[in-house]
Amino acid sequence: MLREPGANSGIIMKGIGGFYYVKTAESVLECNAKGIFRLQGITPLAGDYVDVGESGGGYVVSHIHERNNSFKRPPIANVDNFFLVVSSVEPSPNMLVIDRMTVLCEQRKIKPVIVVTKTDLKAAQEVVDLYSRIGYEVIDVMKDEQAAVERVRDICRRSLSVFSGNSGVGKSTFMNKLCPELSLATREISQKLGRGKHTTRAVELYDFEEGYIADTPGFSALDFERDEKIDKSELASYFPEISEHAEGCFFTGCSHTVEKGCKVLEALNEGLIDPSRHQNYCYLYDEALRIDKARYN
Ligand SMILES: Nc1nc2c(ncn2[C@@H]2O[C@H](COP(=O)(O)OP(=O)(O)OP(=O)(O)O)[C@@H](O)[C@H]2O)c(=O)[nH]1
Ligand SMILES: [Mg+2]
Ligand SMILES: [Zn+2]
Repeated sequence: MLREPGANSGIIMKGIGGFYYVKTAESVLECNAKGIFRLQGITPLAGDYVDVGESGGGYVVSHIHERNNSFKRPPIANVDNFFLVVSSVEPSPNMLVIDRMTVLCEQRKIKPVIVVTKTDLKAAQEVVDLYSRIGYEVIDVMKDEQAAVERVRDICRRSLSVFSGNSGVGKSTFMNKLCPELSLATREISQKLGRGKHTTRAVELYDFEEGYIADTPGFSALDFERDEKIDKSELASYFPEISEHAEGCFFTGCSHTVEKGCKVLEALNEGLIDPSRHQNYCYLYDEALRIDKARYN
């Protein structure tokens, strides 16, 4: 839910180079952050609701209001809608990255919406079918561009929505379709400048449909190094189709990875759970286990 800005309070639209751009009821103020945040290890994020004060002739972020949620990657707070953008090619879908992101969303009780791009170049029916079967909304942009834009516009109304996904999947391109006035830089332009990937450099919020849409820098699969801790005992609950079967497991503490008689493995064998999803579940489970061990040793 959006919160109303005041004369001395508002939302961080962007943070870059130590400055925060806060949209108040009247204008956008360029602010420093109070030194205390750094001492406390707190970084103001795009999407944060903050109070602004004056200090030394400039503005400072003086207080960060309690967050509904926040993500480390992309760094953003108070997200209502999470659009996970996946392209059929360049880059081709990385199912582990997709499942990591759906898990991080589920952990925050957000149902991600999967936006599939570049199906004019190559179909991505497996991705569309797989995530639709699980119950996620999947929007194939190139199947019907206008319908996709209208549907996403509807979801975004009066809320804060973020577009996230690997570098080059077409986040900025799709946001330009949603809102042509944005004229966001996309890769074609930066190639002329001789730059390759990572066209979008910072998280930035834009006004859209009485709410905000956020463009974010793309990540690569290697970026996720222990920066988001997932509790292994909760992992199954972040895979809707796995948790559905996990409830039938007789063992307390069943990891649903190898146990004989595990209901999840039974469902997997019966084809009720997709092998790639279970494989990624096992991968993330092992990862959580390794992190736990490293922590207690
Ligand atoms: N054919 C085709 N090309 C697309 C589509 N979506 C994006 N592209 C192209 O893919 C390239 C990358 O698009 P961007 O919008 O810059 O990707 P991004 O996700 O914002 O990338 P970063 O900012 O680096 O994270 C551009 O050359 C786009 O024109 C699509 O649906 N079809
Ligand atoms: Mg971009
Ligand atoms: Zn089990």
